[in-house]
Amino acid sequence: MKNLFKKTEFVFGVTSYKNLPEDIGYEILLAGRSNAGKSSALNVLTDNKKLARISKTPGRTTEINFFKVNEDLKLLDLPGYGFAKSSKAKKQDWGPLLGQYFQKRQALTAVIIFMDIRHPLKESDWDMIQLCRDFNIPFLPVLTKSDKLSNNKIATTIKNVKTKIHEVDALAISSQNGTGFDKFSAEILKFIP
Ligand SMILES: Nc1nc2c(ncn2[C@@H]2O[C@H](COP(=O)(O)OP(=O)(O)OP(=O)(O)O)[C@@H](O)[C@H]2O)c(=O)[nH]1
Ligand SMILES: [Mg+2]
Repeated sequence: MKNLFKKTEFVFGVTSYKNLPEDIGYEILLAGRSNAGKSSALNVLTDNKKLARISKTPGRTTEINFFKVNEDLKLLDLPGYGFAKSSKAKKQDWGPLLGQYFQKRQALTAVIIFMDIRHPLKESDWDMIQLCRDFNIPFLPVLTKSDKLSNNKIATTIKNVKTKIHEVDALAISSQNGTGFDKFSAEILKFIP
């Protein structure tokens, strides 16, 4: 399959709502707790190891980074939310920006919720799910680092997550060995009308 994400390029990072670019096209958020593997997944998806910075220290990223896939589609790499654990200052920085973004942004099309497959559905993940539900934004739970578990365990975890979330699909990926990325890219493209 041709990699439609291959030409993805970094556009810029934004720290406040007023600096967001023009509200056009489709924006898909890459959300998840700090260290969940968002940036790593973006790099594998686009087949570009140098695209997004992978943090050795969790929670380094503090801005919304815009990545342009093509004229219509942008992927937004978010700072890890981990509301409960992040410092107060960070919570204040990020909270209003995210809230405003959900309230106002026409381009907001879907949210990918990345979760470490060993620790899915933490409180902050539920906060994000609730935010999506409140604003009627479709979301896709993606369980990362599947290389850390046996196939059996992967299957049970996916099933558990689906049961707890109801109705929504979930999938597992490994940025380390590339597992699950064909399905992942197909699911992303399904969000685009
Ligand atoms: N084993 C394994 N490790 C992974 C995988 N994906 C990411 N990691 C590791 O997890 C750590 C965090 O990865 P990032 O991609 O920076 O995570 P992030 O969600 O972007 O983190 P923040 O930007 O801090 O929110 C890094 O040390 C990665 O090498 C994976 O599929 N398998
Ligand atoms: Mg990151």
